[in-house]
Amino acid sequence: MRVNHPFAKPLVLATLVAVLSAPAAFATPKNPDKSVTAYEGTPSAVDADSAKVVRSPGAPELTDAEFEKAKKIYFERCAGCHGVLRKGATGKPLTPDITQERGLEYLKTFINYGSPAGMPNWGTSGDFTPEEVERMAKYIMHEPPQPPEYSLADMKETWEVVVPPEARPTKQMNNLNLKNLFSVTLRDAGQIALIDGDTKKIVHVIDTGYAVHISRMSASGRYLFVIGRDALVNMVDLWMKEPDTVAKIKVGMEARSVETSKYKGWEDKYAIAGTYWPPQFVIMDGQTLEPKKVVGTRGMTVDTQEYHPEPRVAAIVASHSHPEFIVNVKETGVIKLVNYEDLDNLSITNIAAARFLHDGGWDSSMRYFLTAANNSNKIAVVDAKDRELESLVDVGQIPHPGRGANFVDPEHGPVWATSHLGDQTIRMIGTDPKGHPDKAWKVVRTLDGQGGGSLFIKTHPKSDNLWVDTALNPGEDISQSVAVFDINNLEDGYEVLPIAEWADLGEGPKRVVQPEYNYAGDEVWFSVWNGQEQKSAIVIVDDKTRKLKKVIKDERLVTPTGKFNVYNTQHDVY
Ligand code: DHE
Repeated sequence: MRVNHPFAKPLVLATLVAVLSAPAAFATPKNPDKSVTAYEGTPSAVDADSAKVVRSPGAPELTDAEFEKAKKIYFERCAGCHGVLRKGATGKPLTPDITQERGLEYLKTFINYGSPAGMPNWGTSGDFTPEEVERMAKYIMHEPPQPPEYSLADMKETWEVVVPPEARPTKQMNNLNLKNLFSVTLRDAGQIALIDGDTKKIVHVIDTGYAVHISRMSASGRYLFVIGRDALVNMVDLWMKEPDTVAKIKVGMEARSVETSKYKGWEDKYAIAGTYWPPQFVIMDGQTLEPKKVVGTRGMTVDTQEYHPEPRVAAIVASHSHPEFIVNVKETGVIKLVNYEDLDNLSITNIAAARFLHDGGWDSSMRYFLTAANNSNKIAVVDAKDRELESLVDVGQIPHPGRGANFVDPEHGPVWATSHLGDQTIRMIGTDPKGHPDKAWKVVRTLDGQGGGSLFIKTHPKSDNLWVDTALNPGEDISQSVAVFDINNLEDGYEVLPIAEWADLGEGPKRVVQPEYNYAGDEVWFSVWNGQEQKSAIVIVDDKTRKLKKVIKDERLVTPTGKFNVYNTQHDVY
């Protein structure tokens, strides 16, 4: 399957839509464009051919060939926002009861011109021909074709133990300083690069799944888990002479999250992966990836309490308070605390949070999990110890914290911060119910950053800096630089560092994305994420002086995005 740079085209589109159809205030670079559409527009990893053809009464005729073509386009261009089953997520629901009532002409206009709410103008942008616009309008008036389910047996068929546990080393066989090793997502290459944080050299490049997404570390710091959008999980042993994959498994057709058990006494015992399709998660053996328990996430939404057939699994974190995984179920808004003590008598606490759960991280005490319900404009706070919802905090437009940033605000005490995709604000939420009870779970400070389109925010316990990227902002100068605040003088504003300019790469979209600290907390690493055919780089900044320290350029660094320092990921330092 061809992997596109997701922002090259949609952003042009998005900006066009913003300029043509948004209110004036919305079109300034300080404000968001339709970057959300671009962000969620990655082609679905679900094979369109696997979804069975359905024809519905009341919908216009389509030949088999037309239906197949439309189905393919739908999975590649539309499913990310509207869902495989078209029940809606960021995009509106498009089930036949709705689309048939709207009628063909209305749908054609919508697809052709887009909408101010974020629908791209597929027709007028030239992405779809007039025939394609018509075909897509007709197609969505039929029942959505459903891809097949994916069972334990399906997973087992793909499961491979490349090096069995008994054949693995009993001690570290290389001289790497593992604490300062980085796993770097090479998104469009379907690979990760292991980069030595001390020498800044690429140690090894490992093949992984399609449009590889995130890396997570086992509690011991020995095993690295990587997941691709095609739901392929790679387990890499960092103790081998040359670290490499020791087990792999495909856990579904489309996925984003993987995690491992971290509770005391259960270190490295289990791994878990959540899938977008089918909507489920699987608990696996932490040494071999043998799939043990598959659990579906379909169910009722937390607010209207209606059935959702496709609630996708978003972020998963490992609890430090109980032997549990905390699983975000996106479309229903349920957070599941999955206790792994007894897989046969599985006990799950279902917390009703808010719809559109996405990413999040721990507060500094690691008792509270703060997670974005992004399209609800809220942060849900889960008390992992008492297993309950602590609070739902209203924040800005479409919070996107990554794992967030923890630091001590000089005025308000311990806080956790998020930036936003949909506006320029950075909000700090008090996280210390004992020491600062009047501030806990409230937005205690709001700062203005460079603009909307922010994906990640980061600091480190040893740093006084708070870094905020704006990778999806439509302004090139903004998406190619980062803002840095002094934690001790937050109201003094921010300094802008021209990271992409420092990388000196030549042409391309060059989005600066995801700050990540080294082990010592004195360097911050940024990806300069360019198109697949263009040059990308990693830029390393000295955290004290905020000066350029090193640019890593290498032809193997194809579309680097996420970077995961082994120690910080293992110990949830952020
Ligand atoms: Fe991500 C984390 C889903 C697009 C880079 N992304 C996550 C998580 C989820 C998610 C659910 C949390 C995982 C966890 O903690 O267990 N991401 C999605 C999407 O559904 C979405 C919007 C669209 C898609 O089609 O995949 C999407 N993500 C992207 C990108 O386009 C990014 C910027 C570049 C890329 O590599 O694809 C991207 N996502 C990341 C990164 C993290 C992440 C780097 C981990 C951040 C961290 O610090 O932990």
